[in-house]
Amino acid sequence: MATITGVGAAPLRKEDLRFLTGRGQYVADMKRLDMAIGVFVRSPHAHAVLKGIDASAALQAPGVLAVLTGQDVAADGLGSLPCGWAITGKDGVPMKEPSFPILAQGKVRFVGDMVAFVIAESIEQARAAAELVIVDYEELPAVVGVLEAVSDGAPQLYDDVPGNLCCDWALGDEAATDAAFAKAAHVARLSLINNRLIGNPMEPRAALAEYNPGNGHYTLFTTSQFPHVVRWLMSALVLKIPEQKVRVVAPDVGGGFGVKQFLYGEEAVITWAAKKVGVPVKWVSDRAEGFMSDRQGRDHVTEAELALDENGKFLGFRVHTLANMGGYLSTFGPNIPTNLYAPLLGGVYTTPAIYCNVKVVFTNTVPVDAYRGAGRPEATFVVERIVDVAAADMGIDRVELRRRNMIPKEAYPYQTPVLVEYDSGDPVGCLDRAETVADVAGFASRKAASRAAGRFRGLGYSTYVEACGLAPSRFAGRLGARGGLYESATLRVHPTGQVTVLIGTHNHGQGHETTFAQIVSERLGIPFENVDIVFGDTDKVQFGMGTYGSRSLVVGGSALNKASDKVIAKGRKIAAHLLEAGEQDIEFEAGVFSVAGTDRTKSFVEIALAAYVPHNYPLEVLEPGLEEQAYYDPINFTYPGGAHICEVEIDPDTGVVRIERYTGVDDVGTVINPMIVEGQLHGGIVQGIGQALCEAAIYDDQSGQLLSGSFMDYCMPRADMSPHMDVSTHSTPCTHTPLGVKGCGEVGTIGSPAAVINAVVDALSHLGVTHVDMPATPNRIWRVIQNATLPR
Ligand code: MCN
Repeated sequence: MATITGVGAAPLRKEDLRFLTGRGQYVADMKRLDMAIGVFVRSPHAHAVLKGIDASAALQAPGVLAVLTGQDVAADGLGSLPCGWAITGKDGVPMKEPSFPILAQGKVRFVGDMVAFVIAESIEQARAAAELVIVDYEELPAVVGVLEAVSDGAPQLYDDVPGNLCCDWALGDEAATDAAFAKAAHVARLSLINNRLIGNPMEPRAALAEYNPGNGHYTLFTTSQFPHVVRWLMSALVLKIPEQKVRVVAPDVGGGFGVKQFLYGEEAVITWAAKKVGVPVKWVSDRAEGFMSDRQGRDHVTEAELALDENGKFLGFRVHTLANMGGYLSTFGPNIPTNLYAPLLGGVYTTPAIYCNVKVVFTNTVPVDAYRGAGRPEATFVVERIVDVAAADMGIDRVELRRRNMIPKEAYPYQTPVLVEYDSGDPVGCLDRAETVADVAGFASRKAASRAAGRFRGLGYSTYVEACGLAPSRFAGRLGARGGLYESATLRVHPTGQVTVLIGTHNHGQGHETTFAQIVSERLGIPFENVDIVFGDTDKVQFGMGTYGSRSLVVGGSALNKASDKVIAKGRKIAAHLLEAGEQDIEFEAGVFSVAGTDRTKSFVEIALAAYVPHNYPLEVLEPGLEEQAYYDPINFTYPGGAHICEVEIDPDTGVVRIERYTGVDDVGTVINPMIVEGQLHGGIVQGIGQALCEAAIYDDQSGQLLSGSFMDYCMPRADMSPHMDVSTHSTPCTHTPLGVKGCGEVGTIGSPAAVINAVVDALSHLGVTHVDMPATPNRIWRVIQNATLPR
């Protein structure tokens, strides 16, 4: 019998051999004999009228093949970058959707906006020629903060977007929420920001495009999380070329974290340029360019109010948020601070009335879109911070207050007042286990020891839920999605019984080549080594929406499961024929088809071979071959959740926050590979720690320059900030995914920022501190301590 490495096993990752032996294939390493190199000329101004571009000197420079500008784009009749979501404001007013040209036209709206593309025979020549492009800018005042952008007299980015307001959006029952506040015994209030982040995947973005005049085909190699969507949007809406003539390949991609899940102007410009100059064209972003052109994340300013009765029961929750979109609408942009934010404000609590208003605002900054967690960390941060504030206000222990309001396990499925219905979960169970693992009982003595040593120790909780597995298409359509969010998989069984899976998700660090092979190994009862996973190439894979929103296992894995069902169903027919039994009498288990109640069997390998050697087949009933395809559209999101507990120690003399312990107990449904899940949790938690303690994209509020535009100024979390993490799972299987799985790729980033900041505030609470904004840098903490109202 075959060795099955199935659900729950933890084999080493198949893909790692390739990476560890230097055989990964990255776009930046690709070469073509006659390849030219492109360099983008980017705006040095945050806001300016583009009065003219003089490329004559650049065109004379050695090796230069072309200089393309917005005028060429217009002359060729190309389209703008589309936004994938059309949200509607609270009064039924559609969002304002200004065009996002692939090379600036008329105006530039952020530092880094693309103005021209210089193509030369070498990178040195392209860079030198880019310096010679003379751009005539008439500078305009810039606005970078959301509060300033909606103020009277603020610089206006677009003539037809008054007040820079893209959309005034709302969710929830405002009247019911007002009524809840009217009868409240206490109202907790909190103003907070959610700091802007820059993803900084290890591999910067890159693209290489080639055009074949013989058949009119284009090939674009790009660092993308969703090559099929790039092909679709770019061919149909931007370049206006037939989709079947475009191949998009996203080979190995060195991390994405959301930053590579958009159609970027660079991708369209390079593909267009390859035809224009008649040779392949390549562009590789350097880190500085990435800082000013990769889409950024978060950036909210929020006012929240929680109404409670005299026993601490939550009655109503009211949230007003200003969300920064940057200078243009990116692919998912307006969806993130609205549809992926407000429905999560229920958290794990029974709050009966919730109202959330989000003003989506344009500013002269890099466009903002999804970054790991995308909307859901922001929601969790608001909920979990205000619960702590309410507990402190009312003198109720913060864990007790959470427990009083948590949705009990028996109450699932649970319909929240903000659209979503959680299918399963056990927040109390996660919290119980986390408290034990974190040794909360021993905290008081650890705190006393810290105090004796002159340091402050704090414990922070975050009990969270997320919605992932994007997304049920009908649901997404109601929320303004312009596409479906299903997934597809083809399961190709070869005559030898070995299997190639062609799947529309994209593996860029998540371990799909391993976990998807585990699913097939288990379903078909074949060795895990006999399964190869193919992704990332529109010429190989039928279709796919890509990887983001922790959707690959939930949606892609379910498509794969469905394709496996179809293969087994056909195998059953073949087995019935070969074993001369009725199809209904054929059983399939652990790779063996058998006639029920007999010892007559055929192995999966025998059936695979028979499928391709159809002698004596009744061909009107059975077609030769064994290859099945399935599309899967989920009926609901999945709702992972959990309890995170963070313990910090603060040195009051330096303001340095040290994370002493970190515990996460997460419910990700059925676990396919515990090692990979643990790795995903670790990575996500470290990113959340980064947001909480050190990362922030800071713009100069006059000039609009990104001040934190390098690793000297933008502080990524480092090894010494990543403590030992005790992560484990406490699973309640999802009731609607066929494998019972929920996503896990983002939970770490969702649970952790609130746990860290709640711990910091707890450590400082004896000084009268009730809130600290992120990032809690040493400088900020030191100042908070210096300005504290109570003595040390
Ligand atoms: N998994 C599992 N059991 C579960 C849930 C997941 O074994 N119950 C496995 C999956 O099979 C998959 C991995 O865990 O191998 C992550 O699965 P999933 O939650 O489906 O997330 P995706 O694969 O869709 O990945 C997207 C998610 C997101 S949205 C971001 S952002 C992110 C992340 O994953 N970016 C990453 N993790 C990343 N990890 C790396 N190394 N690099 C990135 O860019």
